[in-house]
Amino acid sequence: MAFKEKLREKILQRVEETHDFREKYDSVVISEVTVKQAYGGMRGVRCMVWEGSYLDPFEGIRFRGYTIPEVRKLLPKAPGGHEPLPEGILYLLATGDLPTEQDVREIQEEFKKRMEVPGYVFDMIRALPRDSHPMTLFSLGILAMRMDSKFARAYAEGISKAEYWEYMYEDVLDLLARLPRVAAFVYRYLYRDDQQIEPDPSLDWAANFAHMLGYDNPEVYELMRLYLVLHSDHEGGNVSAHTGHLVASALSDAYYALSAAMNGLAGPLHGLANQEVLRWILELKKSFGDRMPTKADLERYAWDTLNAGRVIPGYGHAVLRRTDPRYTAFREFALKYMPDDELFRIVSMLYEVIPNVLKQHGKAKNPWPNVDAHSGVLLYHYGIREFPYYTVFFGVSRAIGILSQLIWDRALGLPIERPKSVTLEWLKEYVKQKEQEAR
Ligand code: HAX
Repeated sequence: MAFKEKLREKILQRVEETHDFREKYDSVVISEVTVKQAYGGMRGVRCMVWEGSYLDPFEGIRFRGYTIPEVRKLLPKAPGGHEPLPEGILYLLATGDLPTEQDVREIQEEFKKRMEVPGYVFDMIRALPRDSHPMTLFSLGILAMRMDSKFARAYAEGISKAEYWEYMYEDVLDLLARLPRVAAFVYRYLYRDDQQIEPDPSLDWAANFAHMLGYDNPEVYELMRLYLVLHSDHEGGNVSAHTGHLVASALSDAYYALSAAMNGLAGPLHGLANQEVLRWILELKKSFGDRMPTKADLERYAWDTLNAGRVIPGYGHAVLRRTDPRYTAFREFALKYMPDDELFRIVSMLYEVIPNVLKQHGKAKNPWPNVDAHSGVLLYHYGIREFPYYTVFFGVSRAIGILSQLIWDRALGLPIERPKSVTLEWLKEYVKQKEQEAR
């Protein structure tokens, strides 16, 4: 069954299921908010619905109920490949079902039909200075394509709410088909003297991305498939996902929403962390000259970082309370393809040292590594050494999760978001009243 028809079937079922559920349980309280949470980034406040994935603090992410090892095992692979195809995670996140090989081939065909990027996008990127951050160019590239939004055009012409998701679906597929091309263009413009490489439509989405970047190596194809699957979704509350969902709640189209989401991903506490990790590890390595640092060296180095008031990049998480299973998946990849790589050996040693240091430091609620502690080292190994670009890989991948959810947002008819904010005066007054009531 074609992707869109499968989605239609799922949407019809789910909308009815949601409607019935809400009729019975709309008034059930699922979260209360403390003053600490209002000041503390709304951490842990349950106040939004995200269909694609759920993050358990101790188990890690589940994509539509499937863990990372299950997804790696069960999603279709490229011929001769061992890592899951991102086209498959798109199908899973959007429909909730595991795709067949035929389902994945159909998505690949859709992408091929939609992958052409208008020339003005490239002209615009070329007009920007070469010392721009790659995330700036990537986000602007997405925004520039917005004039092709089928949702925006249909909305202006007047469509019924029931049709919103269909136009959103069209924008989502167009955008995903084009993203690797825009991202690769940014890379070649910034780092390869604008020597661009045309797409190869015979390759899958991830391999074609690697090809356009200039890395025609079967191991890089595999890494890219794994990378683009692992970063695709991390439930709804993280900055990029939440931003995309919020912006689209104003019925802004997928281009506006994704560009905004990418600006959030570009922050150092979110997607930029993978770049920070690599910078930190290279500085660390440099400070020990030619010799391989020992665990004691790494411990001292980590304390120096903390004592300088900096965070250890790649460690800690707002929700997770164990080693990120995405970190473990990358570690398995490294053990298979590059066990002797020097930086990988340092990453492995850090894994033995940092959690204890952070526990002694006593601040981070989660002393374990997140995905960013590992991903950069793999890219670096294969010669992709422009680490400001690493967040773009993250962005191409995260687009899969955010954009699939936007289809559901419109299908479920979710309204414009408008949480209530308060002032310190309001809080003081509220607390006073509560204290009086308690007396
Ligand atoms: N090193 C040092 N201190 C850390 C720390 C780390 N790796 N992780 C958390 N802390 C500190 C926090 O800065 C905070 O200190 P203050 O009370 O002085 O503000 C304290 O521990 C409590 O923080 P927390 O509740 O454990 O963590 P948060 O939910 O506030 O923040 C972060 C989560 C991921 C932002 C945080 O752990 C961090 O800054 N880590 C390093 C950067 C990083 O790896 N980011 C990538 C996260 C994964 C991701 O989203 N990728 O996109």
